[in-house]
Amino acid sequence: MARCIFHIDLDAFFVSVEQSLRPELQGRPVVVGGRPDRRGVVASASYEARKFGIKAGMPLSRAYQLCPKAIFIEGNFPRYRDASEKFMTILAGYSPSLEPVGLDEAYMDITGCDSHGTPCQLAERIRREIKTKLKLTASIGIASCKVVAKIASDIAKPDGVVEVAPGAEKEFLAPLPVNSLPGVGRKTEAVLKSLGITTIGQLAALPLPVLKARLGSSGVVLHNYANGIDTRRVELPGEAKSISRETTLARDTLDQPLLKALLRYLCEQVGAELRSQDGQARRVTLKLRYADFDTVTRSSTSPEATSSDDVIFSRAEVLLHKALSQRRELVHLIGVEVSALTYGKQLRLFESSPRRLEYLDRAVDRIRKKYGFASIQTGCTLHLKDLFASDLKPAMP
Ligand code: DCP
Ligand code: CA
Repeated sequence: MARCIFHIDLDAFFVSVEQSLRPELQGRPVVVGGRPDRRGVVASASYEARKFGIKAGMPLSRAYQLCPKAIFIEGNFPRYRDASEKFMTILAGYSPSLEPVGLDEAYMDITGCDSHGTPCQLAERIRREIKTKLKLTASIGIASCKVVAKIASDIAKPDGVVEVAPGAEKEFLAPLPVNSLPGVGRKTEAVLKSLGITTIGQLAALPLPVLKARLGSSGVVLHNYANGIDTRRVELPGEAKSISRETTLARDTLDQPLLKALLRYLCEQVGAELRSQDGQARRVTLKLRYADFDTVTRSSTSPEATSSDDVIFSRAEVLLHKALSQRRELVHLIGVEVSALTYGKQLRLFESSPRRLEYLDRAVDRIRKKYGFASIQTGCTLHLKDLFASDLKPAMP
């Protein structure tokens, strides 16, 4: 199923906040950045000021030359931060999958959310709430991926909505100038121009090897973007992409019960961190470094996400057995990583036993938080009892 992603961007943000507090500024050319006789640049320009050619980043003196009757305002950052927090709070009311970008932009993944009607109806509802509560206008781009949603919101500005239907991405992008694509600055634009390319459609048709030769790895990204391909997820802030723990052995070893016990201990640490973030993982990776410093990793991915120590360990243990049976060499370091993470509580209506395991793990987490990690040990980690006090020092990468 195609994803449905919103890119929501407040119009002329700093200026609009000032206009919301001083209605006499509405409909006028307004510049936030400071007095025009001082050094400094334009931070935000109202759409009326933009008609005179005033743009963000331009020296204030130049802005004054272009439009002497514009109203120049110093700006007040705490006010903008406050408005930004309220804006993000409104958005968070519509979807938990929210990725703020700076103060006045956010991506939201609303795939499968149809309780508010069509995506367009939801977008209008969000815009209405922003307008009523904050007296600010927002533009929203709707598409199946981030890059197209972002460009659609640029086109929708000011105070509009543009929806690109799944499958229509290439057609939508084709006539637009290449610098509409994020990542195409003046330098890249010049390189593309030297190849005779000015529109996204021309860029999409350019053979990938040519683009790669001229722009390296960013050429590959641009090629995908130009073809409406962007697999980036909407990412919640502060979420880890992976969680790992590893430890170097005091003495290189092939002692399987010891390695298994260490692995269990590391899995419990990773599991505790995962649960503290309300995360769950689908992939478990084992890392072994041998005495000759050769390092191998082995992964297993499951369709079922988990945060249970038992499940993480049982997956890691299988990988350990396999690795040790394939290469009998002294082990110098052992580590475990969980990735392919998802966040938020998941309802598992038909599965009560993994849930029970998680409750048990959480109870153990609480006791360990209070009395220390070694206060509770599972059967398998008892093997490490003597090490806890001395040479077991897990490294946190
Ligand atoms: N900003 C800044 N300096 C810049 C660009 C932006 O201080 N060179 C600040 C002021 C803007 C805010 O960040 O109000 C958001 O930046 P945008 O690029 O989203 O610009 P606007 O919101 O002002 O306008 P638009 O309607 O084009 O989004
Ligand atoms: Ca903006």
